Amino acid sequence: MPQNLAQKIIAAHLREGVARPGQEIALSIDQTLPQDATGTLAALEFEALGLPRVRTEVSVSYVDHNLLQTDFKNPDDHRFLRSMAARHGLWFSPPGNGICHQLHLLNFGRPGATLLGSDSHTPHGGGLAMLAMGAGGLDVAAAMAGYPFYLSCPAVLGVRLTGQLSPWIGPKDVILELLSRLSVKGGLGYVLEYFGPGVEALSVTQRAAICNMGAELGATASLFPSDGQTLAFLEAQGRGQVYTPLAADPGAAYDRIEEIDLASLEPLVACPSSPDQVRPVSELGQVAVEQVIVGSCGGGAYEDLMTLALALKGRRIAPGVNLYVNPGSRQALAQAAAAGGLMLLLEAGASIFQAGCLGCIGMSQAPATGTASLRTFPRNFPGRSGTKDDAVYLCGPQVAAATALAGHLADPRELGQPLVIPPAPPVRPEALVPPLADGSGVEILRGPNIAPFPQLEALPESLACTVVLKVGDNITTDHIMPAGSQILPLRSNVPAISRHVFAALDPQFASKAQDSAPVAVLGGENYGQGSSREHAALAPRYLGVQVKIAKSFARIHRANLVNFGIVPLVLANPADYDWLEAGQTVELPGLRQAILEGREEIAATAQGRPLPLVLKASPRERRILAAGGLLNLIKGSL
Ligand code: MIC
Ligand code: SF4
Repeated sequence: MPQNLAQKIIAAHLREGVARPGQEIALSIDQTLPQDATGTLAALEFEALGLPRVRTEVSVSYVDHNLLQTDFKNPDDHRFLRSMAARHGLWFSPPGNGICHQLHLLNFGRPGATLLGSDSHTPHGGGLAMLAMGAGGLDVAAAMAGYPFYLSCPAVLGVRLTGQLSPWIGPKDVILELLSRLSVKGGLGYVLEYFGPGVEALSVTQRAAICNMGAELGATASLFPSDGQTLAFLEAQGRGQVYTPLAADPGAAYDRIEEIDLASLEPLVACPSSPDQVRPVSELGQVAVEQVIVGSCGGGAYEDLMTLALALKGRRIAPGVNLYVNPGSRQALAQAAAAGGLMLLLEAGASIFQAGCLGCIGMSQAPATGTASLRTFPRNFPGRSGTKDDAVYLCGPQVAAATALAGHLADPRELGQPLVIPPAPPVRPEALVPPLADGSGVEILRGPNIAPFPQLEALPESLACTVVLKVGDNITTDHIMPAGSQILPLRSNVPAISRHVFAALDPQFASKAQDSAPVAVLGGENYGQGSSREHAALAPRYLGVQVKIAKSFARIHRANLVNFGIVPLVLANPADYDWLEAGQTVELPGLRQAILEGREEIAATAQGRPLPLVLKASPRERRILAAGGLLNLIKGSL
């Protein structure tokens, strides 16, 4: 039977299970990618697994998120990660090299491989025909130790591309079009596979930018075929030898199909404060914008920087606008410099920052109160910029350039002649540190902010949990475990970071949860979308959250909840959400036994009323929940 590309890569890596959508499968993982903000916990977890060396084809530890050094914490973490990499056989990418997804695509990705990263935008690698998935740090640590990755087998949504992008339209407009059609939960349970005649003209950088924001759809991964564009990209990186052509078999079927005529797209913008609030820029009117940022993993590549530079050529940005450039990699910046783009940016009035995540995760560049900010970033969740009540718009570099020149949202098609981006000059200034042949003698350098991993108790027989917080639909892990320059440096210290759980929604959450533990949180649809940060599961668990009840859960967050022993229960009757309130107690008699017996229906009561709940979990997940988390289970079975 003809297979699509996702099915082929899954079949080649299948270690357990039957590859049927919705069934649990285990895939072998070729490459892993931790970054610093999730990587310190992943490193502690890898250490807890007790292996001397990683057992993957390649594992790279990137420092790209926690770049500001306002005290010892971030630099201590970087030193710790460098020593962990040297000791355990990982490559290391020091601060300033750039963002993990950009660097991995340029330096390590290869068609047909599986990549697991402790960052939700790992699907960026799909631009090189990799099955690249985001996961919590513990799953990535387990993959580094050679364990397979367990997931619910995705269905495959084929996206058939026809036509060609018009001048001033870019890859961001393709993925924003899909977000406007499917919403932030429309990709749940799917791999998006792009095919059709429109694929051929898209460069690997453009393909990767499209795959990157597939994360915003909630998709497991996104994939492009491997073809002449792939070969050209790899050869330009001096890595032509890893090329292999890959595509769906002729006549392969998809579980569902979306069609996009690339020629019909117009410049799009995601409005505050969700990536699916998409509108054509031409319909938005002259919204005043004081800050424009071009950068991030999905918008800071060489092509993005040069698009901005050439669009600005010979002009000055509007008075009152701050235009920031955050290169995705040192290579992109060096190439833009070699191609003459850097001088154009400086002459136009742009400020150049170091390569890294920066303002995308609230690590500086917060906008002023009551002002709009326009960014080529993947996410604009409320408050993520670091400013409460922010108004962040998302777009491609074309709209960013037109807006920076006008001082208000503007249509780039009014800028004139189409741009011609010169081929990337052959410059590769990255300082990537290769693994040592034998790191067994390397000392691990631990700063005082790196706290030991918390001990978690096994699940008790029965639970009575007070609901401490009720939240709405599409709650993000940024709501649950905020980031930003103040909180991110606490990522290696669970007791300290747990004080900030749900801080923006209920500043008293941490003390309330600790005072009334065990407790529950009630959510709506797509609970836990966004970032892969496992702190959004571990820190609540540390505070005493034992159960989360929701209408539905986002994939990575649900897996993280299970990994740290929080039971993810779905409301059998979504209408029960309406009467269940904070302050009420949910009784779950015989919960442990029900979980271990494999029951899907979980009997609960609240306010004397029945509250039927559902736990769809594999036998393996049930054992993890009963053990109080994956590390307990693995250590118990070692
Ligand atoms: C994000 O874009 O939200 C982050 C910050 O990169 C996260 C990882 C983190 O929280 O450390 C992600 O995408 O998983
Ligand atoms: Fe970094 Fe932003 Fe990309 Fe996350 S989305 S990896 S914070 S640039």
